[in-house]
Amino acid sequence: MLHQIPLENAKITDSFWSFYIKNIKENTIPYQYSVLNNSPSVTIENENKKDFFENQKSNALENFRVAAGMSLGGHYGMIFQDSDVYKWLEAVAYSLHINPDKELQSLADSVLELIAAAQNEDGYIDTYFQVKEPRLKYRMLYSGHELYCMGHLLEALAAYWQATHNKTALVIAEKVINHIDTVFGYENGKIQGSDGHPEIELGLLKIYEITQNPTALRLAEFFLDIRGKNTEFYAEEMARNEKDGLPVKMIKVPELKTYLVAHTQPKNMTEAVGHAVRMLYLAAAMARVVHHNNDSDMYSACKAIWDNVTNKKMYITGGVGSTTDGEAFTGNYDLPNDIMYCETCASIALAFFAYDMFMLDPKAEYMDVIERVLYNGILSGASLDGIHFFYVNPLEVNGRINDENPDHGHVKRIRPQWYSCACCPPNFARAIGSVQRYIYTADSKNKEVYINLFADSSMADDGIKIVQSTDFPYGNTVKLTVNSDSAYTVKIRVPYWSRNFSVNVNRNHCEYNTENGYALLQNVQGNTVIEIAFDTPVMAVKANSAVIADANRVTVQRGPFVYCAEQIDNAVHLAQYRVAAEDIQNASVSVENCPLGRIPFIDINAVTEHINCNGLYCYNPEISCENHKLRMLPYYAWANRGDSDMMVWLHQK
Ligand code: FUB
Ligand code: ZN
Repeated sequence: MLHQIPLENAKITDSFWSFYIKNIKENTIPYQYSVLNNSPSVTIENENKKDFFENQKSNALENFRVAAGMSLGGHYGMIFQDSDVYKWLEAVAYSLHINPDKELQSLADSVLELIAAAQNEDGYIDTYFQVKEPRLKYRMLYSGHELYCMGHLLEALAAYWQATHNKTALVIAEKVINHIDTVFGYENGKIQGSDGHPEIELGLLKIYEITQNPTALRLAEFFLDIRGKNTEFYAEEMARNEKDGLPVKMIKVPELKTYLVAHTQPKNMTEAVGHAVRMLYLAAAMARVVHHNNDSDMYSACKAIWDNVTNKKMYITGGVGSTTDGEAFTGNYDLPNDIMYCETCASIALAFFAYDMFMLDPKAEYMDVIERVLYNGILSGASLDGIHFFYVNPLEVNGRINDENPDHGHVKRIRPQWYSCACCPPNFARAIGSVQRYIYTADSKNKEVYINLFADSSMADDGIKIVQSTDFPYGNTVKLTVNSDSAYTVKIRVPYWSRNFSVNVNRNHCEYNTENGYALLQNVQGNTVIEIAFDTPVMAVKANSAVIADANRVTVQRGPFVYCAEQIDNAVHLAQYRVAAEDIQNASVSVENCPLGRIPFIDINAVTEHINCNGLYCYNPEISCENHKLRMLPYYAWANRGDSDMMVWLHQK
């Protein structure tokens, strides 16, 4: 059975990811705490210019104090504001797991105590309903997010317990689980429905994996079975509330059940639809439950969803969700670059889904996607200072259009300090703050170890230790110093972006077989040095011709980095550049130490096109071309130098 290497045994030492882990510990976590605690100096923006929420403060921690009776006042913020605190706590847990820190732990312990104090005796906890609308508890599963919040709480508690062994974490978790068990289930008198936003399933499974509490697994299975069983469940709930004249928030979308990803039971799902984060948290839980119950129908559904997302609905950056309307998936190959959604949380959810699929069947395709989202679509979610965040991650921005066309109201060019709907910033902290979980995986029974990602790092597991020395993502060689008590099979992911991948074992060239995208080195025992060399050519990438948005466009990838051009680096407007695939392949790379860090810029020979046209339309105009270099940088680093137009997919010559 494959297992993750515990965070304390998978250490990152490289400059790329270590920068983020340190940044999250030193900047993001304290900053986010100050925001959750109503830092007065933060400007909170709405996700979309069209939104009209008042947004003076987060109030997330104060909501708990009010629920605990420690403070007077009302609830403020989103109905799911509690989840911001839970995700922050989970991020802290990973940070503590990696770098113990007494001061940070005591702050987090105090937050845990606050959560415990706010929890009702019967285990219920949701400050919105406790403080503001007690009579509406579990009466609006379509939008109430109670179980979504409790799911995030359980995930945080599992991580916090693993990092600190603070017993309060498991006490709170057990109370939550027992409480949910009294309210939800197939038994008469219980609610036979699930939360409109999947998440509780993942939380229950993570607690189950630590405690083996069978109720947690049973409830996760129940929620994954009941969803979509009655496709009208949420519509009926809304109608009931309307009839009863309750002051509830309705969801007004044409296809409610699809938006909520409850159009059919999970085991019958065949494609990714609806709200992207809901879809992918659900998919991650579906894959995760299969580990425990081997449900073959569920697994088939997971594979179908995976295939649909990654082959038809995923941006090259690993972004997902093509429309702001419902923050949702749309049809196959519909991947507009400038009005897309690509919520940071959705890419994070895709990484979780990919990881759970990998753990069921360790194929490189899952790690390829994890690598894609990590280095691109998730990283772009935060600025390099660690305290500004994107909610949506565009592949193309034009300042004037953004400002003037309300259809682009959700697309920002400068990362805000915080959002009224702040799901993404703490999600970023927990996802990137635990990035080393992906580097290695082991199967100690079958004596196999997987090298999934390249990063200067080390791991230790039952009878095997590996030190990985590399300058990747800047360099092209990896040295693995392996020390194993018994014969291990070392499996090394052969990256899809490399044309040549050679392996030496103890200085001798080694022919290897590949299986599921991994190079297999068998009988690795004692002290062994494995040296890997690969190339990271500058590649011109084209999209399938069914992707209309990318017709006549080409982009650039080198190693795991997808590239973009920013106006600030280029003299002529980006839309005027024309590039040829051959010029991309021949482009030069210059690694520069600059205020953005160590950046491998790519300079491409291009031409700029000028149309001699004074009116709006010109008939048979003169078109002149000039030779110009086009400078590109890795997508993750964009929007760190002020307001600048940006383009991933370039116009082709
Ligand atoms: O509904 C909770 C979170 O808020 C979702 O996951 C995000 O997409 C945002 O809508
Ligand atoms: Zn989000």
